[in-house]
Amino acid sequence: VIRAHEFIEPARARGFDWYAGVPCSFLTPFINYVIDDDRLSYLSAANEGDAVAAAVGAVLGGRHAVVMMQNSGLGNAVNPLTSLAHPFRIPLLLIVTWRGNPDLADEPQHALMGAITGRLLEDMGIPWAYFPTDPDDIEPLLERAATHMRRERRPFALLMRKGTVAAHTLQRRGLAIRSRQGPAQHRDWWRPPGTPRAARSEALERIVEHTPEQDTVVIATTGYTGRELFALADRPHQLYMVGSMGCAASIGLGLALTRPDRRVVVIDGDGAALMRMGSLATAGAYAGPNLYHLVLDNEAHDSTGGQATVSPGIRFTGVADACGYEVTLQGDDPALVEHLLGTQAHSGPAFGHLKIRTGTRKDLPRPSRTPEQLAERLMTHLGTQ
Ligand SMILES: Cc1ncc(C[n+]2csc(CCOP(=O)(O)OP(=O)(O)O)c2C)c(N)n1
Repeated sequence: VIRAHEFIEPARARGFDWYAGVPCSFLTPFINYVIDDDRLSYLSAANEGDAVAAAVGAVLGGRHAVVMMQNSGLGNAVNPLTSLAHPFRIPLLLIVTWRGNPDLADEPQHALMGAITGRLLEDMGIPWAYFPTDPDDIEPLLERAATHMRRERRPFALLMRKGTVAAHTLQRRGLAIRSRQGPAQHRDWWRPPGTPRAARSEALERIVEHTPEQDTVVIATTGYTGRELFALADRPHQLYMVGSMGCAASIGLGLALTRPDRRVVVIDGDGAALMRMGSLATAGAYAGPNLYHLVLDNEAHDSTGGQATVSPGIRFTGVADACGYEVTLQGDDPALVEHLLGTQAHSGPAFGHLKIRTGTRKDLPRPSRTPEQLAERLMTHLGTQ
């Protein structure tokens, strides 16, 4: 058994001071220590995949990030681990608990995941070791993890067994989040009924015009949106997600929190925003005024053939308001984009919901750089490489 600080302090000495995750009872003493320590950042994510995506944003922003989760949450995290951290080559230190260890009696819901956890990590190309139980093993293990992360620029996992860390009672109950008084400032941007909806490209052109290189970063969601943005203007402060559908807001949140000197503009889709709607709660609670979240809503999964989504019935601004965003705008007038990006919020993030039409240009290209090159270019631009 070790005490939490015996791991956390040497990890901090190596720069690991940004934590995100979802608790597990095996992790309780460790997570409690992280939450209580004012010099560590802890992001309480809605699910483990969002925690991974936010940590990726924090790494892009120049921090060393740790993601903590139960192994059942590894299932929630598989998508951003395989399609975000892996292709973009983002090093993360994962602490994954081992429920369902076949050597212990545990609950039936953990049995299968417990039996496959090590293999699942290996299959995802993530090397792992047991979380140390002897203080003498901590430094060599951190060295091994850090060396892998530095050389391969990919995640490394520590598998935590039951009873590894001595008890630490939580002192501070609350999180370092905002609580907004009253409703969001809301404004509608509807054009006269019957006006044809704008194309995605028109919204993107306006975004490009209002996101100068020196003080903004643009994160574009999976599918046509990233490809169209690339085709329109390929700039070093833009990131085109290729996988990790639904993770744009979480990546943007991690980046906005770690780089308050930049305005982070997240361009989302209706399908993607619906896929990980819990991330609005996390962004609304944690983000400052430098996060701008725009959903381009064509009421369809346009990139995969135009299948309808349920978005015609969803008032995204109502969700964003309820989640704590400070400003919400909705409508079909693309002027909404300028107003969103011109918002001077005081404390919290701004949200825009713009109705657009489906369709894209013919021969839409794909980004000519690999995800790895795109992440590297962005980090060089931000001075975090
Ligand atoms: C987890 C996951 N599920 C499905 C897909 C396939 N996929 C790629 S883009 C896309 C549609 C995205 O829809 P939306 O966010 O509304 O954006 P649009 O295509 O309309 O621009 C889907 C389903 C994926 N990449 N990842």
